[in-house]
Amino acid sequence: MEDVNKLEAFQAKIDREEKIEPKDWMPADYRKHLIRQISQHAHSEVVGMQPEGQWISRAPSLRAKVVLLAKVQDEAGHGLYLYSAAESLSISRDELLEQLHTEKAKYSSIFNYPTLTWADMGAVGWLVDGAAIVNQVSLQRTSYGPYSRGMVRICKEESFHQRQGYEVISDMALGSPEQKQMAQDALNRMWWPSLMMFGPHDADSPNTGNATKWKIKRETNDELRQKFIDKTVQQAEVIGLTIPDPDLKWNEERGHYDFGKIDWSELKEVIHGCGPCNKQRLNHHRKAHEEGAWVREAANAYAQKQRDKKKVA
Ligand code: BYC
Repeated sequence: MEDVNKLEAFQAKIDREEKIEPKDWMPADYRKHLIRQISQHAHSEVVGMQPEGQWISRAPSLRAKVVLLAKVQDEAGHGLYLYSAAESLSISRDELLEQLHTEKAKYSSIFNYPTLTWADMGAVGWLVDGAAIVNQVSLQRTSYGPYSRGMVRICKEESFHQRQGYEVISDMALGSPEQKQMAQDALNRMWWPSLMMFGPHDADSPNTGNATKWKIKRETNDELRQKFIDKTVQQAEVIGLTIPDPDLKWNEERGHYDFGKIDWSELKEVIHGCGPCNKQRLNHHRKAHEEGAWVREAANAYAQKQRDKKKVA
């Protein structure tokens, strides 16, 4: 009986648009759902540093290098905010990383594709960060306080990332014919995987029901995907690139673009470890984690020293 009352009070709080905070009572499934989503989001930010990090040493100018370096550092920061938000749900960082390394936890499918040319740095910022912003702007209103506040800060930084990418892709698209071809090629390879970032169609999304009821998700996978398409088509037109979808067409009646069929078998394969770079990404993360053990030890020893000092004082 007590739990029924607690559950009703919990749902009523969500319905009043009040945030749920770490010390508030919450149903076990809400906690579990959030840990899954926030940790996968955190892993995506950190694994997402790899495809771009590879290009820092090959950036075509000092300015491009500095901007890309700053962007990749921002992604590490986003990972930290998100790991902290997940930890506020009573799970340790070690456990979260263990889940990533044993493939129990997922990360965004998009980071299992290679970045083959400098134009891909444009496509990642423009499309991948662009898709992430559409999702994350919506998540600013998520019901869990620490996640929502993390999103507000992340969105501010993410909009610069999108602009960085659009600047790179515009420069290439408006450059020599060879550069334009590189930009078009990057768009051709990244377009469909970017649409897959939003997850399966709503009818095939097992987590959307609870996520909507608990206002963890404020818009569905299909709604967000449509928003992203509607705003990106024009951006491609402005710089003379063609979206690789022959079925893409403005639908006056719907007030949205219609678009072609997404190859869901590809998303399934990538999610289940068989994308072009899955093994490379995870192995790199495991190795970096092992090699960074001494840094964590040193940081812990330093923190202990500070605590001991406080005790004495
Ligand atoms: N990739 O029921 P569904 C960034 C999984 S990083 C992999 O619809 P949900 C950036 C899904 O997890 C931005 N897995 O799930 C960083 C579920 O499996 P589990 C990353 C996917 O949670 C560096 C199953 O499929 N953003 O911005 O309701 C450089 C069924 O799906 C994917 C976030 O993480 C996928 N694409 O909706 C540049 C945003 N799609 O967990 C940029 C936060 C689906 O049941 N996350 N799955 O085993 C979300 O908004 C939601 O979790 C999703 C999926 C929309 C991704």
